[in-house]
Amino acid sequence: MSKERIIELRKMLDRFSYEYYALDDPSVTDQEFDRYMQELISLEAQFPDMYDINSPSQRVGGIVLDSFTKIEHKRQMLSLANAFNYDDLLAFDQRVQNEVGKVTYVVELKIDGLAMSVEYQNGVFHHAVTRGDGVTGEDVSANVRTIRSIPLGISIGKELEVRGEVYMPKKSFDYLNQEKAEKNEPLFANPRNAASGSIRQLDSKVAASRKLDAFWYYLCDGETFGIKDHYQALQWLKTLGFVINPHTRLCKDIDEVWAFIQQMSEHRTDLPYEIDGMVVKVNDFSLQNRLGYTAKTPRWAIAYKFPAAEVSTRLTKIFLTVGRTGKITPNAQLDPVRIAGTMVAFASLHNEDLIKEKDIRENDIVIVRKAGDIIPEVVRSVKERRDGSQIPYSFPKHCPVCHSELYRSPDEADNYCINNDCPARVSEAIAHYSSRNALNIEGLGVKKVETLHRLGYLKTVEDIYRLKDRKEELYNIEKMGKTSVDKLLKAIEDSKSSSLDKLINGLGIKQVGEKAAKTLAEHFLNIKALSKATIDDLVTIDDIGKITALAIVSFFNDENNAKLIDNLVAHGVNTQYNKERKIESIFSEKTVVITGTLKKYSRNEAKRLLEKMGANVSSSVSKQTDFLLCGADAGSKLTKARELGVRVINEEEFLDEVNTNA
Ligand code: 3B8
Repeated sequence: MSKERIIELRKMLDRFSYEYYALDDPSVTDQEFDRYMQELISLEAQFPDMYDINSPSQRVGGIVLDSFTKIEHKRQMLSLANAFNYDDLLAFDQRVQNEVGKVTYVVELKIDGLAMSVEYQNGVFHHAVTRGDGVTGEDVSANVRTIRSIPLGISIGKELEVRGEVYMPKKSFDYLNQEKAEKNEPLFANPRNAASGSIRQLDSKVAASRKLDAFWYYLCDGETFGIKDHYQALQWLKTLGFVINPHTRLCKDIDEVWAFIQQMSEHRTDLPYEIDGMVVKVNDFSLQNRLGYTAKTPRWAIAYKFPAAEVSTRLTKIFLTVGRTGKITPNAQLDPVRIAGTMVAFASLHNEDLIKEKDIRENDIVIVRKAGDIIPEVVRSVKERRDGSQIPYSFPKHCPVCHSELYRSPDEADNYCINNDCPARVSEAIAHYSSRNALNIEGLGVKKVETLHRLGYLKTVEDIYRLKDRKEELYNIEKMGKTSVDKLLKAIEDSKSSSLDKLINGLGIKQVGEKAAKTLAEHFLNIKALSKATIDDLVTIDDIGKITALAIVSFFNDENNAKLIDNLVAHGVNTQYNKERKIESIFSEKTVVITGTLKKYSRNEAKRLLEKMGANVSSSVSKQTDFLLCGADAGSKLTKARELGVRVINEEEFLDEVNTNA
């Protein structure tokens, strides 16, 4: 009977959504899901008396309101008190301990969205209400119902209220703004505003198109369900089909809390949604009740807010550094400030034109930002805060180290020191030769090279291999000592058996980085062959363009470089390519894509391990992909992989392979 089929299809589709969103473990493909959905929609059209607002077919929206109804919260909807640093957290912990003694905390991400309360009656979604002023909010049920991960039916008949955060994933936000830009409409400033704007849409079809999602973090009156603590409540909510944020941890004291906060703040930008801090909650319900509430906030929880990623500070000085190619980089010296968790005292100013364009001057107050939360950069100067002592910056005409005149080609933004003997350039070049991705001589970093250069031991790269003849003298250099000199000399000896790709990289040929060096080594196999290559030979190689080819040929045509290579050979430096022995594994010759956050490895580490096991690591999922290595909080790549039937492996399976092979 068709009516029975409608009921059956609704149950099936609800279960598929639960498997997909709550368990992250779908049992059907998206195509199958869509097919069942189509069947349901057409049956519901034939039997209008079977209409049910909570049918999975209603997720697409359709309700259009004139305005939102106000609803009074059954239980007041409070917000959280804030902490801005470790000391604030310590004070919170002290207060808690003074009142109730030692406690266990639950620490969660603070999702940057908008707070939502959802009520279920007789096992069905009843309504969703915004926080409003905490006493009354607005009924936004029609819009919240379109969020696919929210269960419309649960297996609990008793009235139940959960609270959480509705948010817009970064991907949805980017997509939405791109769409708006194409239509010349004003953009949303951030995902939170976009989520809030979407939830306030009167037409639920629009809200449905915005791809919102939600995490649930609070069960009202948990004790009445026989639950004893917050952590247990979260696990229970999960079994009912609510999405709980996976980065939730039990901590036995405030130091563990702090360590977890530090850890998550590092991974913050990798998350597929925005967070603005972490929330610390006393776990035990009975202790929560003893701690109670102030007028506005619970006394058993606190929100730790991440430091702003943009801050203002004084730029005290602009100074130049010289790279190994002679490229001059202007840098800003700053009054040290804390940005996104670390102290920053310097920032790059990139080049002469940027300083001019932004009119950045010494003694300006500037806005500094950590790009991708890593490299600090000066965003702009705050002109309103000038006091008359700031004069326009004029870019120096001479190298800060060797004082020779700087050169700037008309079509480049960078200035160069073109003195090949400039001590800064020589030191940088030698340090580059010994760096990790080149000859990997441990103990020969820039500082040590500068010292040895200044004392006359290192004038060129090949002098590295002459250091062993002056061992006794080196022993007497301040801050070096016998042990470190012996270690350094051993590292230098070891570097002689390095491979051609590392050597090519170490030579510092313009345009030739780590990747091109490897390509060239694989192609030519020894330095002689490479040094004889013509431009025509070189441009036939994949990934080697004309400019790079020209740079390579002119490098080997330079007499000094030719001599350097002869001397390196004479010192016994290997100039052959040692083909890496690839390990046989399930990844051999396979194309692998990495997504989500891995617990044990950074993306780069995982990539290196995969390559070691013979994989080709690529950045996007396609029909060519053999495996998707999937960490926590995977987004669209996982969806795509599933659509294409790409084999998905989790971190545990990956670790198994690493342990047996790498
Ligand atoms: C009590 C507990 C407010 C909140 C809470 O991710 C209360 O727990 C609250 F009165 O606002 N944005 C979270 C988040 C927010 C809150 C919370 N937990 N994870 C959030």
